[in-house]
Amino acid sequence: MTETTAATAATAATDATATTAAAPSTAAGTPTTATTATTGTAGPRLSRLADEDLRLLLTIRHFELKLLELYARGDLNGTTHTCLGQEYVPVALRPLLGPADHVFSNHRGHGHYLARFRDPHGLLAEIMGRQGAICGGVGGSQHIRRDRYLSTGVQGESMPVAAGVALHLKRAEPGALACVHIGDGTWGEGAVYEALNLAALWRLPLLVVVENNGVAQSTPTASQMAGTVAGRAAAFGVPHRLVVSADVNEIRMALEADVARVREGVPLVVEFVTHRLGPHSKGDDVRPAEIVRAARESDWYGRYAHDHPEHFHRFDEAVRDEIRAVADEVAARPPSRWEGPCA
Ligand SMILES: Cc1ncc(C[n+]2csc(CCOP(=O)(O)OP(=O)(O)O)c2C)c(N)n1
Ligand SMILES: [Mg+2]
Repeated sequence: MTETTAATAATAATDATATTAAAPSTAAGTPTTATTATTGTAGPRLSRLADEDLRLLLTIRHFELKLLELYARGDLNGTTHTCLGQEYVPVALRPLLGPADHVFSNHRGHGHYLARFRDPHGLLAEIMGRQGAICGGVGGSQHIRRDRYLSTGVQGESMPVAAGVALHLKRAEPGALACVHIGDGTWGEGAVYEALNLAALWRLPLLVVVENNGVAQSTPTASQMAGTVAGRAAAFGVPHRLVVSADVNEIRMALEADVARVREGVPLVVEFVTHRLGPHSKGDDVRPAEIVRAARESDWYGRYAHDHPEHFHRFDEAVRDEIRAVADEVAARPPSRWEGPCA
């Protein structure tokens, strides 16, 4: 896949007309263990990050790896979907969103939550059902509510809810927006189009963030999507931006003006061409080895370690230790109790 920068893509893309980079197409193949191996160094040089951005990226990475480890050891039950490989999306968006904005997340939402609240203790307690859980331990990995943050594991459900909240914000709190994260596979849900229709018609401050990782569970996007995300946004007259870069600084610069326009009532679809580094949930990666290898080679983690070794190593081990300590401390807590609605 040709790597283009976010800046280039944003410049090249006119409202409602952008090209979607070819998503990797897959067929069922051999199970792989992508997350245990070192990631590679393909892709253009990444710019140097602010310390807080690097820390946040690493926090999300090591949190997700710890979850898979806990499941593998039998210390966690149920299911979870990690955002391994996609951590840079919420980290890049973080300073573009303010406290008055609403964030709607999906089944792959740990990174969205951690970028918003930097609260690995509360999130892990929620997932493990321990005291201090954000929602008393009844929401688990996928169903979390805190302040202006709401996640759901029901694909597409958040789109009409986010459109409704955007309508409220437009009337009651002009300047605020609703940001909703969805995957490429979720464009198979009709609710997405009902929400886009109203967002365009009523000029809602709705920011739709598409994390196009080329696959929905085990179905390659190329096998289930006719046309493109860009074409579908264009059908409603909704502007579309394509982001192929994984460079946090570059992405922010490219999207800043677009997000400002959303606040004025110009809805926007931002499509990140990204890679799912790990399994869909746990141990269920049936993608062919070459697809997983491509994801690993383009992974920001290995690339940043290669491009900025001193900076990377100053934080990587320390953050891994922090997350290990979080897990040990949270696991030792008593079970959580439901004490009424969450925050
Ligand atoms: C309405 C609904 N149908 C099916 C599922 C089961 N399911 C969970 S995630 C997923 C695939 C989602 O694919 P995509 O939107 O591309 O997000 P990704 O998992 O790749 O991040 C499916 C089918 C669901 N959660 N909700
Ligand atoms: Mg997907």
